[in-house]
Amino acid sequence: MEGVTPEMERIFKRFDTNGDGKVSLAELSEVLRTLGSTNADDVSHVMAEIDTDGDDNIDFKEFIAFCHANPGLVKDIAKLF
Ligand SMILES: [Ca+2]
Ligand SMILES: [Ca+2]
Repeated sequence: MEGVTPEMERIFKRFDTNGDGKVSLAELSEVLRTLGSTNADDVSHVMAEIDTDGDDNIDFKEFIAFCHANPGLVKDIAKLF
């Protein structure tokens, strides 16, 4: 896929803990907990922002689109993982 860095792949794999190629709400909330956010509102807010087709799962395409829209954030996350 175009514009995908190894870093993005690495982060996505860390998010997708059960390896099914999608990040579920539970997996996302686990990641946000690691990043220091325990607020359930934050989780659904972040999910709504990244999950553009609204199926409550972040697939790789949605994740990459989010990375491209938020390059600074990706760098910060890459430092933590
Ligand atoms: Ca998953
Ligand atoms: Ca989705």
